[in-house]
Amino acid sequence: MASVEGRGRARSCEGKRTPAAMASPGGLRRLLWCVAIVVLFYGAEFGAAWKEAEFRKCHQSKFCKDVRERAAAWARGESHREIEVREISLKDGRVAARLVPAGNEDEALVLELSTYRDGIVRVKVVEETAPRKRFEVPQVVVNDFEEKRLGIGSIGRRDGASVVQLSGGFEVVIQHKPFQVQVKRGDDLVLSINSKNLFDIQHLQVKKEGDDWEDSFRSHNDKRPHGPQTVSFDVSFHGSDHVYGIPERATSFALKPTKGANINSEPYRLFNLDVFEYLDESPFGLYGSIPVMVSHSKKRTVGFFLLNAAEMQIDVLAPGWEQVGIEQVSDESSSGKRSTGQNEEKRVDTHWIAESGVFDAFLFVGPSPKDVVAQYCSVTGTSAIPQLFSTAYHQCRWNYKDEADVAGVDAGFDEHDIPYDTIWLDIEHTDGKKYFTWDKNLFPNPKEMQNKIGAKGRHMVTIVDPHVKRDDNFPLHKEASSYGYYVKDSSGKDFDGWCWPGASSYLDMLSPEVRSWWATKFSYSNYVGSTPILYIWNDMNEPSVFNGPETTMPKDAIHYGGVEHRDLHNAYGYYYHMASVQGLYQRERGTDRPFVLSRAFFAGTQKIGAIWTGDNTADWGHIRVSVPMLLTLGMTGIANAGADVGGFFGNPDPEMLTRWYQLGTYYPFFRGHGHLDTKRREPWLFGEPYTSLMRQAISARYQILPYVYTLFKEASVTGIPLVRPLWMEFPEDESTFTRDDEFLLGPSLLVHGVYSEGAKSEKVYFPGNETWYDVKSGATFPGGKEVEIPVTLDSGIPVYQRAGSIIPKKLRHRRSSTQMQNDPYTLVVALDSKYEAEGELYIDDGKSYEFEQGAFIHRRFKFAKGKLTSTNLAPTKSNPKKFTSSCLVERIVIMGVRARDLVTGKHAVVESEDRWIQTDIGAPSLIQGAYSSALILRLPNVRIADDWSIKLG
Ligand code: NBV
Repeated sequence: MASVEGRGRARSCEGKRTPAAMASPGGLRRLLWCVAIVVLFYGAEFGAAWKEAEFRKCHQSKFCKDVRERAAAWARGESHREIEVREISLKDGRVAARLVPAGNEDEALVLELSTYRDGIVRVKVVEETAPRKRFEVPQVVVNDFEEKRLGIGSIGRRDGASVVQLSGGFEVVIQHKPFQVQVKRGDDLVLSINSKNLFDIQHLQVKKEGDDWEDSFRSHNDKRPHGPQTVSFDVSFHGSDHVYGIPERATSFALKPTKGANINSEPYRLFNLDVFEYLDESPFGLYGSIPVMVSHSKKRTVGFFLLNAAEMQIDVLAPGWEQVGIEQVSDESSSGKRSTGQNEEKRVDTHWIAESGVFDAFLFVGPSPKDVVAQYCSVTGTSAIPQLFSTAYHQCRWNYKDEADVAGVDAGFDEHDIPYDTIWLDIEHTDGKKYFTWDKNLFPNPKEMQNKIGAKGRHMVTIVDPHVKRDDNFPLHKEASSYGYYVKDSSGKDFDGWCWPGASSYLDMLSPEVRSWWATKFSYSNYVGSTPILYIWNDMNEPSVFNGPETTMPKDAIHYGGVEHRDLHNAYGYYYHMASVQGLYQRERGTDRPFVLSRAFFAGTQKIGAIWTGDNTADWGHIRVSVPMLLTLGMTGIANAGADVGGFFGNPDPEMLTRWYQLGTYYPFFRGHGHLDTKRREPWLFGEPYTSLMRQAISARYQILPYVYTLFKEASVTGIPLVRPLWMEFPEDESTFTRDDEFLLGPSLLVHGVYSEGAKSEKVYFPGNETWYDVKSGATFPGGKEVEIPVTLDSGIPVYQRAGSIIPKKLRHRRSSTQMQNDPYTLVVALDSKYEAEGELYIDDGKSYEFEQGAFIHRRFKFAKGKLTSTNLAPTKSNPKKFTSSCLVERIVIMGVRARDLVTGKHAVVESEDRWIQTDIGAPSLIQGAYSSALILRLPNVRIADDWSIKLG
């Protein structure tokens, strides 16, 4: 198997495949050499499995091994170290306390506890005195967060503890001896920190003679110049059996315990890495990190966020965990059973170990799942509202070879009558992997190429990676190095790593100055050949360094302000993404919403842009795991995410690809993508019935765009994600708590993928007490039951509309979303047992920020007492900007109508106009399948922007 270094060397040859390199004799020699290496390493590697040994296990990192062992010893009662609250008072409306560990005054800590509107508590703990300041992650907490702070008026005392009242009947109790923070509601304990006495901040030290702080892994040596500095502690979620969150990993949504009697697996790791060929069922941490954990029970949801960007390892503990040694870690993930004895309190204990940084924790008291996400997003920001085009289908491949290839693919979509909005160019479009440049042979006329795409209302995305080619003829590199904008290695020189272009350096994105400079690179004058339809893709921003430890940057590299890479590693990609977004924003002087897709992410990424789940594989397990991965991202604020449809590595067979498209229809971000070495897989290459089925799946996405866009709007206001666990809408339905083979898209669509070859049926669970309507047949299924649903490839995947909902759609088949702008709407009403339904629609120009000044339409549809009414939800105050639409409603489909109303030829009346409209029964030709029992109101022709009501006759 090739090593990471081998991989890097092999792939860097890609960068030399330039016309110039090929023309010169030296170039030719190099090319042949490269081909040999590529075949040797890269070829052998493709098809090889994930290289586990290249990544550190907990016991291979000093910090993790030490803390994990020490915690178990403390829990067994060996050399126990108790922290005591010595002083506690109110300072500027915050609780200030002095914590003393084990009577050691020299290592005293200070705690600051503040409360915020909407059920948020922030607890910070740092050393009272220390030889240096710990790193606090900037730019994650929203600017106006402090405005939400509620001054604490008084500290109460109860049974020797200090008590702070919160709203909603919650209170924070600070126990003094031993120190513990509890969130309670009445007598119910909701969440606690340090109930296991594992809270420990390793006091910063000055290196003494003989201290051995270095830490080696494979051929890499980490100098660890600041020594041990971990922040570790326990958090317990009470009254609950399940925890979720801490992306990114390809595993179940409900997190299984990592330590307990008979359970001994690796802790969940948060460390952004470029993990080659990741497995579909592994708790291993991938490209992004969000240190947020949520627990849910019938009674409540509660959340915890640690604002810290250092490597983190988190154990989910089950009873008996303290007896487990750490060396004999099993590869198998545990059974997932958290064996609580009958009389034991329900709780989930977790142990968090951050390598460095501060203890800066946010507690979210819920009590509902939506409250928790909204509380978290009120700290780190809600989702950026995307441009409408970016919510439609994207066609990507590594690589569309040249301009003719791009034109051919674009024409292929038209010829086969398949809509798409955006075509993507991967790294091969550049001149030698120098981003912001074009390979002049392959892409001689980039502007013309984009203009042709743009003329059809379509868009293009090009890749811009963070490694900068160290080439003195590359102006970007010359500037960056002369300004000192690169991250430095531990000796103070520009960090020189190995990536696609060969020798590369990495911009220091922690520095606001570097970010501003980077942003200017996206202007039309700097990015020559770019046009207004061009948007950006940031890959490899973990950052990926082929010859670095674990394929990333060494932790002892140095950033702006002398900050070690160790302290901010997990946020590096976030700052890079942020600067690129800023670039597109500035390019259009703030009139156009940027679209930048990123692979790495951190807490707060949602306010910047979309992410995808990286290099998955064309295999059924990867289709399946995309669902828990997106659910987890949604619960931790990232509403705009998707997985590569088709699988990045390998060749999906036509059935698998079709099934993936059928599921991808409902991903928030919907893009087909594949590796350079895979067979071409544009949807028309597989013949019938596959082409038609993929067309149907993509069209189905276009049909629901009005609903999807409305959901994105909701996410931008509240943070509530598009992809929701069933329990987010049905919090009391216990059978949904571990369910991750299906999800809700918004409140109203239940989606269940098909995850196996030749599947004949799927077991679909219908949550709640209400009915669900099959979106194709209108067939109904009662809530609260699992039903085995027959499936064929033709039938698509099982998708249902919730009784009581109204979904706005556009059913006319077009080439792209831009061309649907003036199309009429269809409203699909699904009646509940009360014969009622409601829904919303949000519309704006899909592009600018004028909605911020009131330029949008927001409607509420309500069906009750045999009447469908549309009312305005937008504020009516005079707005500086207006948006209107002359779009009509061309059809209303009502499912669940009583037999007496289900009569062909009956009429309905538009009340305000006293106008009769025709009704009918059955299927509108544009909806796939047949609503055999739906009542159709034909051509009601009311304006979508107006108030109106239509009564059934
Ligand atoms: O830029 C090439 C690929 C890209 O297509 C993919 O989507 C990224 O996740 N990139 C990774 C680098 C190469 C991976 C083997």
